[in-house]
Amino acid sequence: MAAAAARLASRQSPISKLLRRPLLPSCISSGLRHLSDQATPITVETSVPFVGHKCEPPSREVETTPGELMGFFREMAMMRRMEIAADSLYKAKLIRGFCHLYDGQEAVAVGMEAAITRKDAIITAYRDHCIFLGRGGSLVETFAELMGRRAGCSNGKGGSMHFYKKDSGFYGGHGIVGAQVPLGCGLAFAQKYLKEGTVTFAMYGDGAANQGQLFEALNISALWDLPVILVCENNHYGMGTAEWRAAKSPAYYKRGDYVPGLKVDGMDALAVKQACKFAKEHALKNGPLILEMDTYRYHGHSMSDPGSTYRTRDEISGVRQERDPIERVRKLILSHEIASAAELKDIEKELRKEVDDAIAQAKECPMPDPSELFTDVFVKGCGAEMKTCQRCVAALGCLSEPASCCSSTKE
Ligand SMILES: Cc1ncc(C[n+]2csc(CCOP(=O)(O)OP(=O)(O)O)c2C)c(N)n1
Ligand SMILES: [Mg+2]
Repeated sequence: MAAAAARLASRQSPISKLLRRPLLPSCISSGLRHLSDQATPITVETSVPFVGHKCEPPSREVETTPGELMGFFREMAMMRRMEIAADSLYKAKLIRGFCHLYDGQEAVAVGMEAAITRKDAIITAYRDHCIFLGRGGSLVETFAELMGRRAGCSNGKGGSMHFYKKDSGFYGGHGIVGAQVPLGCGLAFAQKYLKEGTVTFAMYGDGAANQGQLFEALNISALWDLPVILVCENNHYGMGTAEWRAAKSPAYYKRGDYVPGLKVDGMDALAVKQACKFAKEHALKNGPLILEMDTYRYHGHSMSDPGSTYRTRDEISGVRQERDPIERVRKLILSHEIASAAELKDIEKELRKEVDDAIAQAKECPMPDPSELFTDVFVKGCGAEMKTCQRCVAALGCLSEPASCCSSTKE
């Protein structure tokens, strides 16, 4: 990295079709001379144009910096490595239960974060590990949660589908398809009511896009101009069902009818950043907007799905070759001579070690105490709590009896 920064300082970037440097870098014109060349603005055109529905799409020219591109590369490579490691841990039976991997879709997570702050809220479905990392979650918390350990982000009690990080505006992690969308609209209601000047990104898949609750929530959000952005991550499959078999109109950005929408290349982190910036400004002024992120998952739907029975291997390798989000950023970094291929490989090597170290640390963490089984179920002080008895806790401690005697609640 130091070598890359030194080379940056001594070289002019080549002029390519994709790059146009302003005459005066904004870090100088704004007097921020202490910023290194990592902050020198460069302009890159998005891979494909945005397509708008009932709105004028933003410009394809996206402003970025060498520092941002290196950050995108590092974060996406970390997410990719983490998901590959989760796959191995699952196969080794160290992760149990449901597990849905995000590799292929990383540009959505990092591009979105680049456009918003952690005061803005994000809520998503069960494909949530990388969204958690994007919100500042750590690798140890991730692996600990996946392996059901106390140090996990949900104290080891949520597992893969229920990651949370409320202190940086991440509201989960939801297993019921589509159910997070009305919850996200509720978060946006609170943001508007409290005059926070922040927005909520409510994420869902193309499969969820056909659900009734989505339209009900969108109707009331539009009626009340709530600052909510519905982000449809269209990876083109819901479990094993291709979008064309489930949706009469797979143009999800248009499905809000009276609600404006934007179709975005979700494999291009810079396009995602531009779209999310546009969406946030729009939502604060005018209410809801739908962003359809055209993306792709490389793994199967979940660990029980090999992912190759309803699509061809050629389709998967074609997307890897043509549209991979990490390779796209790698090419940009190389073409703008921000870092060399060897330096990028070194970063990937470092990340591999970071991931391995985090797994080793997570494996050392204890499991939650059986007495924790009934805590964190209801919000404290809202009049509802779980009733537990010692016999049941003891039985659950050795995992030999069902918890039927503890299933009642008291108001
Ligand atoms: C209400 C409900 N119905 C069905 C399921 C089973 N299910 C889990 S994921 C899924 C497919 C969802 O696909 P999509 O919304 O495209 O998200 P992706 O998995 O592609 O990220 C289904 C049907 C569920 N969890 N909840
Ligand atoms: Mg899908």
